[in-house]
Amino acid sequence: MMKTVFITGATSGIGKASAIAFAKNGYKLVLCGRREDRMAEIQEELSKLVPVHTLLFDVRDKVAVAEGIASLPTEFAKIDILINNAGNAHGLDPIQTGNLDDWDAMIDINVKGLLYVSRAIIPMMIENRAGHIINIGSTAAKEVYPNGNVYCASKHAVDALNQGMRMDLNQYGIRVGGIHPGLVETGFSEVRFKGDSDRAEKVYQGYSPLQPEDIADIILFVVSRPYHVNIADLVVMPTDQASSTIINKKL
Ligand code: NDP
Ligand code: 8X3
Repeated sequence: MMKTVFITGATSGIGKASAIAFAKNGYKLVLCGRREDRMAEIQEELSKLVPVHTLLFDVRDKVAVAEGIASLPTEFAKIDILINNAGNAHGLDPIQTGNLDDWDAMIDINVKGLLYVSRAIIPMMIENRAGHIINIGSTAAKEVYPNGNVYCASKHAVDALNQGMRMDLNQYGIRVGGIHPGLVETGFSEVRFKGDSDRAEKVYQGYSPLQPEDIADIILFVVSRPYHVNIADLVVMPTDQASSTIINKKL
């Protein structure tokens, strides 16, 4: 029987690359995001390979999240794999001049949004006594860098939630694991720098950053291990990166 994977943040970057990878490997898809035009394109393309259902909600809206998940058609309602991927950094400012709206966005999306989606799906996994939750953290979940303050805090929270979920769901046979990428070339920096594409491009220049397909590959590897194997925590960086601040740039 085809497995169903539920991916948040599927309109771009790691989430989109994962949707493509899972479609090519015969998984049914439930894809979530806010950008309707992008979602329609992805649905049209991937529906040629597998059944695809899309949900357009903002993960900050707990009512929309709960209603969207409750509205899944029967053929998509048994979620085997949840990929908690939606998220971004907003700004890169020292704590003393940080923008309060940026702080709200990171905490509300990266932490509370992940919780709302998980809370709506976990009871179904418990009922099935099976499931796999992949939480996309970051190297920012493992270390803090200058001006990364609130983004790093939000990703440290994802790391803590990943561990907490694994403990609480252990008795139900549900797999829970975190994947923590370093620098991946996606729409991430464009969002962080509020559409300043020159600044965003510079983040990925002078070295070979990870590509979203690299992370999608790893996610696929993690979920396709035999069921008794749970990859609990995985950190992956470009070869040119040693830490959040040490990058072998050849500029
Ligand atoms: P992108 O900006 O390319 O993608 C972000 C995705 O999240 C989009 O599909 C976006 O969809 C979705 N999203 C953002 N905010 C919301 C929201 N409020 N409600 C619903 N969906 C939302 O970035 P990445 O692919 O890089 O980011 C994916 C994850 O990977 C994030 O959690 C990020 O923190 C993490 N990560 C990224 C790294 C990198 O270097 N790129 C490294 C480590 C971790 P839409 O706008 O349509 O809603
Ligand atoms: C994204 C990678 O280094 O910008 O999580 O925090 S970084």
